[in-house]
Amino acid sequence: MVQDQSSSTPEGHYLDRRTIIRGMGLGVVGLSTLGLVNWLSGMSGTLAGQVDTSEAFRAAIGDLGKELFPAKRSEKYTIEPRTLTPEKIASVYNNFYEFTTKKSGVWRMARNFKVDPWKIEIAGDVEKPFTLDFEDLLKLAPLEERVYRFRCVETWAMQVPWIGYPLSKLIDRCKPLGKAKYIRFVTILDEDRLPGQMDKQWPWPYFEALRLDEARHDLAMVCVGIFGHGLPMQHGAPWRVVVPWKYGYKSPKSIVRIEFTEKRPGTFWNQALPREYGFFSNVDPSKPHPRWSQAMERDIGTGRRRATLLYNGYAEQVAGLYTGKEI
Ligand SMILES: Nc1nc2c(c(=O)[nH]1)N[C@H]1C(S)=C(S)[C@@H](COP(=O)(O)O)O[C@H]1N2
Ligand SMILES: [Mo]
Repeated sequence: MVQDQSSSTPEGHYLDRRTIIRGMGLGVVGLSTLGLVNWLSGMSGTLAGQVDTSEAFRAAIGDLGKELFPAKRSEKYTIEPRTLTPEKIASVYNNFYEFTTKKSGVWRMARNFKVDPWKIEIAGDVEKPFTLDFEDLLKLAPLEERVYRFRCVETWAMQVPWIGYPLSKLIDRCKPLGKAKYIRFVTILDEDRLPGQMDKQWPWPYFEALRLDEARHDLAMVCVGIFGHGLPMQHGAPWRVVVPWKYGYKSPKSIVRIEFTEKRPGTFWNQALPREYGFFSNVDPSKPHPRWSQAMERDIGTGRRRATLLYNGYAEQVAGLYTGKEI
């Protein structure tokens, strides 16, 4: 996120390309600017003979649990009047610093990453620490598809169909003790396979946390799939958490450990840049980030700008979790 300060940043990269495309006098009729940019980068990849963009959409777990997909869409949450972001846009524009800080580069670097076998350690204030296989996590509760708004603090936004089940189901399985107030997620550490982790300015591995009542809210998801299939690596295979009323960095990818704690845990971005990233990080148009006003956002599918919604449009569901005194 920090890289976006300079013009060589991912965001800057797209703006530069847009200017170039305009300069070339190409029409953008029927195609969003970003769609066109992605199409052009896909083209150059294909011409170079190395990249087939269909690989961007492959489940990293292969055939494991294939019978569970696609999952039935839940009618409970809708994104109207917005529409779905096309897969070919949402799945080639990612933040996953373990691979690269270049959004359009993540899927290319991640597509051959093997995630099998995958274990998840459950520790801290629980009845009994244990290890869960990903396969057990996958089958812990019935899968459903939920179309959510998703908003990055860098002000880009999308609408995608995540597949999974409420995080509360996994929390119940972990049997936290009564004194546990927070849940902490630790994600994969593997310097040999994750080149971004050689950049020692960041406190690897990525870690995040939620207050337990937030984590138990029905909207918070264990996510194992997207767009009708298992998660491709760039979205955080084999599983991640999705918390749609918070900025995207509160939705950690590729989780290997869960801890329950009494004290509020630190978070990756708060530790790296405490002046910029707090613990709660709820989407709020009235609270500017030092580098990005949060008043407006940009839809990556249509390229259109629009007003940011309080709690990313989920105020009715989640406002009751907060007293207004959270910092
Ligand atoms: N492990 C890990 N999880 C992560 C990140 C990351 O760099 N590493 N980036 C976060 C940020 S900033 C965003 S916006 C979302 C992006 O999710 P997406 O690429 O699936 O759209 O993932 C979040 N989870
Ligand atoms: Mo983000």
